Amino acid sequence: MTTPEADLNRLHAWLKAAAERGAVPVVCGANGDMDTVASAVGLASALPQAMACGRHLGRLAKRLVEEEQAPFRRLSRPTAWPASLGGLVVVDAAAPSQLDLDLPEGVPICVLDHHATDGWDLNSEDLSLRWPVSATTEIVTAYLSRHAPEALTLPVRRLLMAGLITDTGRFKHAGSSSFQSAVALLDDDGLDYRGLVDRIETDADLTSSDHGALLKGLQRATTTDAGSWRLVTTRAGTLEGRVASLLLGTGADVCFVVRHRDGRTRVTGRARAQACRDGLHLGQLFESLAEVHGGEGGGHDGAAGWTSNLDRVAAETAALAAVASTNRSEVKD
Ligand SMILES: [Mn+2]
Repeated sequence: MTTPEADLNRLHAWLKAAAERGAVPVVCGANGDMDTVASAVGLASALPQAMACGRHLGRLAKRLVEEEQAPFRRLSRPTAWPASLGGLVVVDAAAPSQLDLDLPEGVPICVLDHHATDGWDLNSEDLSLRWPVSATTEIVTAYLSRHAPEALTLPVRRLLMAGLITDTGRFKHAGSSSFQSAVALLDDDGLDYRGLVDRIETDADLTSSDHGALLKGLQRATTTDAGSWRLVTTRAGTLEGRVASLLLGTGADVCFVVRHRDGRTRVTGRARAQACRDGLHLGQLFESLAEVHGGEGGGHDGAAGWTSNLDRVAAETAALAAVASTNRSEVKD
């Protein structure tokens, strides 16, 4: 049984050893959401040899990284890594495929993650910290508080808090550890929480083409009884997560948004908290679909995705069948 403190000590030792060997890129997940980007920026700020980097910056992350003037390097494919790598840290990515990068060979890897599924195949010189917390920024906050408190500057704390706010769905999916992390980040004065929430909410301002895409996604929605679950399915080419969340608000247990592009089909899933308590786990469901039909799948119980080479109808049918065959065991609040 390992304690969080022992985990953090191991992480500290791993980072120190990696920094002595060379550069330490801290790589975020390709979706570039606020949690993954803030985790990378926060952790990298503790180590001169480290640099936050990744394939994409999501809309909110891009804006806040610019506003906070946080160092972040965009990577491309084929991926050019520094000549002498001491180690590679990966934050908030459940599998190598979620980085959308060409990973270097023979470099020790450290994974910090909070997803329920784990697609990493690690060696003895590698390290994995997978905590059952609501955001990866919680792990980074715990690490910095214990081993590098000077790195918890105001910009870093604001970014970490933004990652925590967004990954917990404004604390709707927060566990007790999330509130402890929030207190740790607020502890010092100077962090204007209300102002930060306002800055995050500004991101809800959509362009008129985004607005049109959302409405189209809602119009195309159809509802099905998948076994004992009420399932809503639709198609959308953008903002899939947001379309799915809006559709959940109509009273569905689970929602799938399907996007087909360049021969690949992505199924984005969201499930209500009560459906998850009743036994639905989308991360595991998509992980097993990927094992059977190929592609990459995984994530959290209530928010997950699966990308494969199936066509749209085949992917949608497979996902529906997987939900229908999941038993519902009603758990009262
Ligand atoms: Mn996350």
